[in-house]
Amino acid sequence: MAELSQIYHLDTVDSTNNYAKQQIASLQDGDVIWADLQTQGKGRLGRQWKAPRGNLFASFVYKNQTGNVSFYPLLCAVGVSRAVLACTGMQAQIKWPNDILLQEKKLCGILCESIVASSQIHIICGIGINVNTPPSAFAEEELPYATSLLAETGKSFEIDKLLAALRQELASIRLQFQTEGFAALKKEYEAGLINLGRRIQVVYQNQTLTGNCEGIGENGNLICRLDDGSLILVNSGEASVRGIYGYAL
Ligand code: BT5
Repeated sequence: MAELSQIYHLDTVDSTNNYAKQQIASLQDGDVIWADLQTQGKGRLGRQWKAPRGNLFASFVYKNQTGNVSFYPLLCAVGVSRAVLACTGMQAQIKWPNDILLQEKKLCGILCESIVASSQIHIICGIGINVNTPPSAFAEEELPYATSLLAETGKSFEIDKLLAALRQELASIRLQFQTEGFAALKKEYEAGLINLGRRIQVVYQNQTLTGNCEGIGENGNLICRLDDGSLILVNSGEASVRGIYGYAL
């Protein structure tokens, strides 16, 4: 039951997603693993998530899910956008499928992983938000397309308050998803989608395809019209999308 869910707050962990996976048997639906520091934060497709203390690292555990799990990164993106708006007053943008941007720079990454146990699926939604990293630290880490709440506002933020807002938003989004399906959230997702109506590059298995982004399909895939007129549906697990000029646009 979501009402009984807990937040487990750790100081240091390799990755909150890994920890949640290891502890899955003892975790309940809706539980959150929150760490102050990750030593091996993970991105998608074997990439790294690099962030020091002072930022948000959390994994939300959703147990015994059925149906299409590919929506979870999109649900989390809506949740992060709402939480950022609630805590900062700033309207974030979404770069499909799982990046949250401020001023066209990456504020947050989302990594959803699933554990299949007989007929049930448990989903671990890992969310990393750059909160109090100063801009100079991104340059040192060679992350020119990264930003933080501090970099955008000049103010520090309390991570526990942001996490509480995120938890509340995700609980309500999940309820809406369970009762009404993704259709109820698609409009909100597309309203934040930076790629919509723009030229994009889809990078898939060493191939780069160029076309126009026409929106999100029923199943959360990105709809792209290629230059030869054909339509492709891009699956979030397999591809990355960039603007034609750079990271976002
Ligand atoms: C992601 O992957 O953006 C998903 C990141 C998820 C991190 C959370 S933290 C809590 C939980 N536990 C974990 O171990 N992971 C999750 P992807 O779309 O593959 O983007 C990764 C790329 O983003 C890297 O290759 C870098 O280019 C860039 N990057 C790395 N660290 C960054 C940062 N702090 N801010 C912005 N960009 C970053």
